[in-house]
Amino acid sequence: MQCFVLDLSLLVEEALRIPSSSFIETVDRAASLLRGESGRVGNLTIVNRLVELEPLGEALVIGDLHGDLESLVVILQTSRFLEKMEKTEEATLIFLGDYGDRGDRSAEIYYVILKLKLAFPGQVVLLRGNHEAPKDLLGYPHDLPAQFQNRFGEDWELAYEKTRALCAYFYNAVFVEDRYLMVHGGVSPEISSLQDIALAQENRNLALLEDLLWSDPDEDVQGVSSSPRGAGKLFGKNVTEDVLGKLNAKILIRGHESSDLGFKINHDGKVLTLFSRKGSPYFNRYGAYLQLPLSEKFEDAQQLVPWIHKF
Ligand SMILES: [Mn+2]
Repeated sequence: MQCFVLDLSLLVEEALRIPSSSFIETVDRAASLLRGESGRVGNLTIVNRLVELEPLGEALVIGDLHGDLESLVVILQTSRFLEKMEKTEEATLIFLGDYGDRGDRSAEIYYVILKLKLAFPGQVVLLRGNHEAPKDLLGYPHDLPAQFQNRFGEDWELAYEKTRALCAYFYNAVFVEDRYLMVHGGVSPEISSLQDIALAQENRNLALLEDLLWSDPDEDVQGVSSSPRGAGKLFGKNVTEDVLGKLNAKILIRGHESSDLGFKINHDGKVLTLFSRKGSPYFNRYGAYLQLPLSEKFEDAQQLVPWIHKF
């Protein structure tokens, strides 16, 4: 029997009008939930900052949102995924990070995704993007302080500080054995095991964390080369193949780069990029998300195209 029905339009209305005190309360509750997550939680197995996911049921994978609340609503409505999540535990909602900055609804996006995590703890995964990184690795422009100031007025600072502190509990990667590795940015020659990814912060391996949050695939690079972003690296097909081989995954799924169609494929089908927001300051015509049957085994990102929805 269903315990409740989560009404998306009510949740969005709430996000648009709540005062900072309710926002802060939600951030506090999410922080305490995420801080305590360990071992088996629903279909997820949490190992430090890594989430291992059983290849069961479906996953909805959402790329960068960057303050675009409208796109998040479109995705959740057209996929009808929240209804699925209420009906079955084998429906997992995965966000690839970069929730805030650039668009003007950053606080509202945080509120909605945290409420979803609180409502479905074992079915929602929040990855860490470069805009949720530690201070010294933070994405630019970081206009979250200005947005919080506009949204919450003079109480903005505590809401901002709490949100920033919460980001440390977001996850570095999702791993589905023999299938997928999902991260915000990219892979790195620093990775020789899943442990390396899980423990990047704990081991103070900031070079690896930077690569996970910032790096981009490149078709011409062999190994890695410096990135025009000024953080992370460009990594070549040989790095992708090497890391996927070591970890036993077939396809890297990541966000971080805008793309005209909302998605793109690199490295001969080994890398899928998803970008799930539209509008300024980007020029992509479409946003896209992936709604994926997890039990099926795909070897090549081209096989995922039928499961990608453009909007
Ligand atoms: Mn990014």
